[in-house]
Amino acid sequence: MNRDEILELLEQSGERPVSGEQLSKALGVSRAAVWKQIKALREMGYRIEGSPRSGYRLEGVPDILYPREIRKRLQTRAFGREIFHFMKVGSTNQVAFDLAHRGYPEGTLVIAEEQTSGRGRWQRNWFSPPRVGIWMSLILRPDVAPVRVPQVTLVIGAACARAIHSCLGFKPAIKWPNDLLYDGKKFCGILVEMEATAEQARFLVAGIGINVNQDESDFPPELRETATSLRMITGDEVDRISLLCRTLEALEEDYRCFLSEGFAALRKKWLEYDATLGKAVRVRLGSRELIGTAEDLDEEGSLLLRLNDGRLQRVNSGELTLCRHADA
Ligand code: BT5
Repeated sequence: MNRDEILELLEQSGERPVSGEQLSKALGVSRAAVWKQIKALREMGYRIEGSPRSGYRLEGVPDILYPREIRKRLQTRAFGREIFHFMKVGSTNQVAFDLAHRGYPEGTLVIAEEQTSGRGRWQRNWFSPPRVGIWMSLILRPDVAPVRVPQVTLVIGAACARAIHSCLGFKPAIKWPNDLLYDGKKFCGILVEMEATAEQARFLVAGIGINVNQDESDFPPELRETATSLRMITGDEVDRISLLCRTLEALEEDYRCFLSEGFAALRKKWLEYDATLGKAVRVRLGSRELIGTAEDLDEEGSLLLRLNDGRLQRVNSGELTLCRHADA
């Protein structure tokens, strides 16, 4: 029996209680089975008042990213049409990777309330405490060469920035290639991983982590100087489901445009949120470090770096640090 069917019936009935017997008849299961599902829904945070005899009433839905609530509010064609939701998981990217191997289609979404080994780039950790963030991964199957994959990261960053801007009214800044910042503090990170042959990406997993409702005290001391959340920025609790839906819609729109027209068509959207160009920067590429001024983003999504000796260097991935001119 599907819990969703019970929720559906309770919702339809509104203020009028629905008895255990009515539910069991409508669903064709025993009353004990109904009671078990009601108990499970309550444990998930659904506020269901009443008892089998007096009848049940739905009085509140929980603040969890429950697939049913997402599907009701989502207006996309493929992104998030198939959802895997976990209360706790190691890494949503890892789960999505495994699902992609098993053939799940483009747009399959993995979300978690909490990650115990959320990952960043280069084996770094992504701190993902329960119920305050959006920790999600999308399976993508673009027909592109691996060299174009860094462009997908840019497309995703710009779409997230646009969704946050339109939902919450403040303008995020993107630090090339993929950090979303406000006032110099990071609230969103993106990790795109791929399975590829030399010529073609077989699939990508786009992992997105957004700090939504944390307070300062929710961050470990080592992140307090550098990290922030949407709630800390706006001063208000943010509805995670709305934000997730708007983000998936922006992602789908921009990703489709990327596939049909290429990155050049989206470059302007990225530049609208850019916080990198014109700045003195250091870029770490493995063991090398380049120091100079970020001069432009070309039509391929590469950063054009004016080195201190005057040469222009093209960089398409790396770890970038913004620095004051005196440091450069
Ligand atoms: C990123 O890496 O910014 C990519 C983060 C991607 C996380 C998502 S969550 C869903 C999906 N599943 C996963 O397992 N991962 C993805 P990077 O640029 O390497 O930044 C990592 C660094 O950011 C860490 O070394 C910390 O310094 C800092 N950091 C860690 N957790 C943070 C947080 N919640 N907020 C802000 N900064 C954080």
